[in-house]
Amino acid sequence: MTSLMTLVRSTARNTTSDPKANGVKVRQLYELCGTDPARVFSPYCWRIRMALAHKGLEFESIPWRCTETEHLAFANYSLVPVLVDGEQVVADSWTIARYLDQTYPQPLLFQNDPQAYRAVVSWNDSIVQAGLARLIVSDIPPLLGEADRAYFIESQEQEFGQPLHEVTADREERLPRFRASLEPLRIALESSPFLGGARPDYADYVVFGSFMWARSVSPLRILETGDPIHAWRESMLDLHKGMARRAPSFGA
Ligand SMILES: N[C@@H](CCC(=O)N[C@@H](CS)C(=O)NCC(=O)O)C(=O)O
Repeated sequence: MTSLMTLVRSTARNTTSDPKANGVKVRQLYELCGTDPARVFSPYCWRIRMALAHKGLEFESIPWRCTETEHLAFANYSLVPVLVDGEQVVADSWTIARYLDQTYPQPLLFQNDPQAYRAVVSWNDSIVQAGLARLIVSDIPPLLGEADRAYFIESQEQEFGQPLHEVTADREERLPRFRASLEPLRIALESSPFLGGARPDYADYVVFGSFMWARSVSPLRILETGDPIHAWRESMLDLHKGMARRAPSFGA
């Protein structure tokens, strides 16, 4: 709770005190993109896009590129997502999700104790998202402007310890092993249509965010059509009037 509140700050932004007077929607979500502002691809931002749609909350997407650190100075944070909700500034996807449930309780994102969702987040981040990164990371630089591309390549090559085209080399051959690593997801989906049960909840949005990342930046066909995870992802794409399906993607 303390950590949540430290990241929820009052904001004095360089707009007038009434955002409506500026013709700006009251709620703004800073999201990662490249040269195309509509192609938002951060898995963490997708968690929050879906979370806002889950609650029926409208927002304005504010495109942000990773070299634009000064644009997030008001939030005293260097990563996205950052949500500006009226006078509140909330950073970090987990903190934003907790904030949304506390501020707009129905329908809940966390149907059970939020702590129970930590396991889904860490499994997703270490297996799904890390596995996807090794399959698609080299598809991202062509989507970025010059400065962002240089920053991205340098930081990612440092992270992986090799050139990005080597990270994703032989990816088609490695796909079956990645698909096999998703078995816990398949087993969970045997007993209910969503990880949240009859309805999607934050667990679904976390895992789906990673698949949206891949779909937004890469033509690689991650899932086979007969896979129950493919069927779940199709349902997720249809949620909230097909918001995710309509987003720019390579459609894979
Ligand atoms: N723990 C943060 C992670 C956010 C994060 O890593 N965001 C990435 C986009 S996917 C970012 O802003 N990167 C900018 C950079 O690395 O400079 C969350 O859950 O929101």
